[in-house]
Amino acid sequence: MKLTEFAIQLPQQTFPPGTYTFAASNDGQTTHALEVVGPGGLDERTTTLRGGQSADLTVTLQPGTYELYCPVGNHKQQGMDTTISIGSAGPANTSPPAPTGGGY
Ligand SMILES: [Cu+2]
Repeated sequence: MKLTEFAIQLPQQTFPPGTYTFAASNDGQTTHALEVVGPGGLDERTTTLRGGQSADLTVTLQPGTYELYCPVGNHKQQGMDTTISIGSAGPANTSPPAPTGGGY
């Protein structure tokens, strides 16, 4: 995903449950980071990234709503704030692509 002033760009807002590695790329000019908070007390963040830097953040997402935002300064208030929805697992006979390592 891309971090810029002042937005977090994601290719999709809904995901099936699973373990994801978000590749946070700071495409902006100032420092940014990515923090994910959600059900069960999940609260994970990358280190602070300078422009051009990137970092991976691996999180296990359960059904529910998660918030992704930039914890640097007041960036969250300026728009670096988005939510994603994790759907419940589908029927057992479906086999979605393994989400681990996806380039979201
Ligand atoms: Cu930021």
